[in-house]
Amino acid sequence: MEFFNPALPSIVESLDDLYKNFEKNKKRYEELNETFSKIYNGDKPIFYFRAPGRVNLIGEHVDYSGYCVLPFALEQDTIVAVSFNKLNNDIINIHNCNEKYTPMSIDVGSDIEIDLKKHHWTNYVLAAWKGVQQALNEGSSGSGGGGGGSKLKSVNLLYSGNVPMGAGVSSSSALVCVSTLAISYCNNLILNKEELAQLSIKSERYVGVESGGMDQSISFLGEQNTAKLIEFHPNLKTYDVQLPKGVSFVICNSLVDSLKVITGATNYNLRVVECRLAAVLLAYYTGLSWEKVRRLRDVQHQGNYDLNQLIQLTEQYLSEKQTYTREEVASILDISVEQLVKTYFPSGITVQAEYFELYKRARHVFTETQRVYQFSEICKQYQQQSNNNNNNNINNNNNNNNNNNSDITPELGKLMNESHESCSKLFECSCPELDILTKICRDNGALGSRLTGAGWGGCVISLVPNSKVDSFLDAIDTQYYSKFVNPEKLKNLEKSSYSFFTTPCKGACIISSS
Ligand code: NG1
Ligand code: MG
Repeated sequence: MEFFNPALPSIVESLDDLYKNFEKNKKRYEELNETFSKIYNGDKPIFYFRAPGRVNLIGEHVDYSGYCVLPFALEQDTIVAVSFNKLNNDIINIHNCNEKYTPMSIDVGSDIEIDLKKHHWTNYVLAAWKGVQQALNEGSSGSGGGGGGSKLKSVNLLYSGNVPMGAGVSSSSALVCVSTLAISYCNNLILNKEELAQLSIKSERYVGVESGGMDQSISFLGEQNTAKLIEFHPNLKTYDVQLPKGVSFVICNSLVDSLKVITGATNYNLRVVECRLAAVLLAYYTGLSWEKVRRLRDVQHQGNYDLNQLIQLTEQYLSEKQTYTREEVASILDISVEQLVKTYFPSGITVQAEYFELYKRARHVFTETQRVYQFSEICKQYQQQSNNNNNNNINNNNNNNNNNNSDITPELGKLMNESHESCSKLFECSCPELDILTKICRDNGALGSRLTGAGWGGCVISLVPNSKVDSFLDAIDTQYYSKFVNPEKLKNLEKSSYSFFTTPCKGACIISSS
């Protein structure tokens, strides 16, 4: 076994401490072990790493505008088993237990090029590889170390993932995060969780999606039994948000594939540009130095506005026109269209749109951010009230635990419904199936139901009283899945993979051989 610097203790977990569903997950590791030896001629993995997917409670399409989100980590994760490639120190071998994801062996001797046109699952692994390579180069040049950065050690990798793909629960980020963790650790680049998250956020952009930072942050910083309010500025910071008791968070996958990377140019990356242009115009109209503005949060920061003022300014300056062409934005700013595209459109990606909806997108971002703070504040007050009640009960030990906690779940549900409405009508990142599915959820016991993740398909998250979860799941089955989803597709899917309830789980870690 190669000598390794001891990993930071906070990022090492034993199998049994990690999973609530221990048996099922233990089997995955055993399968990984066997398959690894088959693929790599009897070689044994020397390390296992894992990174979870996530679900976002509220705060959709606001992270890349610089605003806070409220996700938690799922139990579903992507595991990678690793050994050093002793046969050839320029080749990395990347395999997946799921044959659908074909293997690749890549020469990493020379610089890695990620072909954005060819959408292959190993692009995410290469993105992580590039990110670690760069971090090591900067590190070595930074610390006055060797010249052009050290070469990474070549490895044999075998992946096993059970995070639903293209479902808005961040399967892509789980893959990038677990690869970043594995490759950095195998090259003695020992980073803490925040650094790993920052590195993964940067790396995932090599795949061609101008993503925010939510998925990678919660994948590393997630903890059991608590949701995390994540702020990105001035730096990455998380705050625990205790969720109310007596309710479950149920995830239902619409099973409309939303492979954002493939449709990214028309969907996700377009929204990134629209939010950026809205920010620049708001800054311009309010006399700020708009040249320095890239995010809607920059306008708030520079102008020292609160969210209500920003909503008013959006009404005042953007609602009249609503949609803008490149030419119109360029002429308002008095710059050329080429200059506009070069400055505000992500390099290397074509954004196929003639009209940009600026008013609706900005209005969604500001109101959604208000809902994130409201949701967290309600949970926080509920938590304080519960603590006070417990203390009172203990102090004057009156047994009638007059649980005078006003039940907050209807308010939380209302915020979730408003969020979905805004995602659907203002941000237009929903789709007919998601609108139907959330309605069926509300009609069958959910206090709140909204799309989660990028949208355009993928999952819905619903807030359901524990007493109603079983009848709720049955109703979704009969009223949604059996009516709107091709039985062929359902046939080879385990129900618990597309419709399940969940609670916050731990973040990414190195599995210590327990
Ligand atoms: P999904 O598509 O669920 O992985 C994406 C972005 C997030 C965030 C959400 C929308 C990536 C890697 N993730 O999540 O940063 O913007 O959409 O809130 O693109
Ligand atoms: Mg993703």
